[in-house]
Amino acid sequence: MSAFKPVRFVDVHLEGDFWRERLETVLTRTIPSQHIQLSAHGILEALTLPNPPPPLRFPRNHHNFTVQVFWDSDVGKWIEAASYALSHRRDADIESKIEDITDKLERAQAPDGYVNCWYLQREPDKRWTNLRDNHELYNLGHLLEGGIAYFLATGRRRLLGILERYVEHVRTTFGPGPNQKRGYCGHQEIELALIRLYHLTGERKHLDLASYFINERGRQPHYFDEEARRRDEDPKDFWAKSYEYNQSHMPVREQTKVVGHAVRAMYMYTAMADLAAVLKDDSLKRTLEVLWADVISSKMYITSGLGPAEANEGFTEDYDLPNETAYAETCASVALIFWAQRMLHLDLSGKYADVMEQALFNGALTGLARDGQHYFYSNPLESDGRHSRWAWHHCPCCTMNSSRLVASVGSYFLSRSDEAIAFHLYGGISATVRLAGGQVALREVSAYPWSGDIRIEVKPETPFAFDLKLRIPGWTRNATASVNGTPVSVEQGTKDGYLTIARRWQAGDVVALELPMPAQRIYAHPAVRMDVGRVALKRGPLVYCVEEADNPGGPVQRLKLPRQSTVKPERRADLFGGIVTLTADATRLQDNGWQNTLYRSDPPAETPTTVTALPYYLWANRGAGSMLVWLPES
Ligand code: FUB
Ligand code: ZN
Repeated sequence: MSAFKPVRFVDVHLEGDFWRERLETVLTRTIPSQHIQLSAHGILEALTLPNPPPPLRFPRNHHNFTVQVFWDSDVGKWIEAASYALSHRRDADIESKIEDITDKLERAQAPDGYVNCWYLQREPDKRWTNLRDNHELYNLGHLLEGGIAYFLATGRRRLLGILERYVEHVRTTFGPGPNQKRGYCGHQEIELALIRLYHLTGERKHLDLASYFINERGRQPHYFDEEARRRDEDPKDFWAKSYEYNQSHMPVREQTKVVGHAVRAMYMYTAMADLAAVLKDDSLKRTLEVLWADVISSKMYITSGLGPAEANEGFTEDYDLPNETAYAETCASVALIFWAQRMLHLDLSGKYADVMEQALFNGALTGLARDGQHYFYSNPLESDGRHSRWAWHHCPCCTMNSSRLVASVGSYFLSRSDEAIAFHLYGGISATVRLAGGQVALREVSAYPWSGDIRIEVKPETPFAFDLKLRIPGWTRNATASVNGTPVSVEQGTKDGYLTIARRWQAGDVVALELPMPAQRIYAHPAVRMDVGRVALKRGPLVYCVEEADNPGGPVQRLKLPRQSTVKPERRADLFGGIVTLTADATRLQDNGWQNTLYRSDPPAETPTTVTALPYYLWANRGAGSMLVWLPES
């Protein structure tokens, strides 16, 4: 296993144009507007516990479920996002809002430490009776991640203290002991949050509790069966019909297929990878490698979207990747980034970093509009123009997953071991990294993802030897590198997607890295029936799509891209503050002469046209219109 660890978000600063623009939008628009939305939708109000409580905003559905049970998690995720924002720029107003939430949670907390506003307010006698559906531990997980981020960003510990008391309550409630419940949450999340708490405090008990939750999952007798019977329900009446839905269909180490709800799966694998790294647990690591291969080889969209189906918000069969109806929840791609980063800490391999980057630029970033105040929940790869971004959602999970990701994106750029620094992503950062030999200041300057020309200034406190490992993405060919102008052989120095430059570094050293970024045509496995005869366009880490806004004249579904057409990158200062589009000679099917005709023996006429593609993450920012990722190829 590799000895790499993350670099904390507080130690990385974003300087490049691409991420600065997203960050500023999140800081100035997304986070404040999310607070307004949380308030407008009663989610903040629900933290105070009036008796009697107000009527439900979202009545229970036919499974007796309402999204209100996980409102605490939305608050936790907002605190987390806002705290990452505070690490970039302190903001008294945001801090007072978090303090206000802290006051409410403090008042709500029961004497034994329990704090779940849904149960305390509405069903105080029913706590811990439906772990399968009601997200109690999931809520704690998100609040805990928020409390940790707030403490790291500001040094304020009151919120974290409340949550630590709650964690103590959970520790006494759950476990293998005679008077404990042998349960675990139907929606994984608490596990990875507890491991964060372990890393923050160094207290082994948090790691042990996370291990317990992971190891207990899927054991027989099945906790969710027993729990259902205690509620006088037949376990067979579980609406999802199978515990594959929440990945508790078998013990985690026996799982070989990625199944069920996509976000649950990704959060669980993230925690498993964290545990594997800390505990040096090879069996968990091997399980994860099998699951990784399964999802990457047959279940992931080219955009890194996960989970084609709305019914289970998750996975179906291998190669089932419909485009127009793709669910591909934003949260699932965000969570894939978490998992990929953790896999990098088990093995520093470009195969994980390539997916992490792909998910970041395509699956996750698409979820947040340019204005920072509109969102996508599902992320289709084709639209007839009916898909549009929404300002809020009755289930707002994706909104705060987008903001917490962008506000903490710096923490995905680098990892460190005692003797090495690894760059996974590029895009303009400065960072301070501590190694065994001393502290190193780094500055990476680039116009990534538009250009692969990268310059890295390396400035150790005093000269010392360490390895600088630079990711050479799987999508590039013929990359070149130099140190202080002297070429370094990328071919000889690269293993598993990382170029190692080992030397005694001193202040003033400069690495130049050039990653050629030609436009690429990408094809899907023939078993993906929806993409047969079609081609997608990529450049660097970005997947492209064609949108009606750039290709007027009717639905983009009528465009065909000849195989021989050269696809050319074009800098467009006039679009979205400056981007690179892809253009190519193409044809467009015409409907002249088809009036009142549905079928005929002559194909429609085709006229020459130029097709313009723009990065997929930018689609649906200019009003309604059709969109297509996989173009018919002629
Ligand atoms: O259940 C909590 C969150 O809401 C899930 O992660 C999302 O898929 C959405 O269902
Ligand atoms: Zn979501």
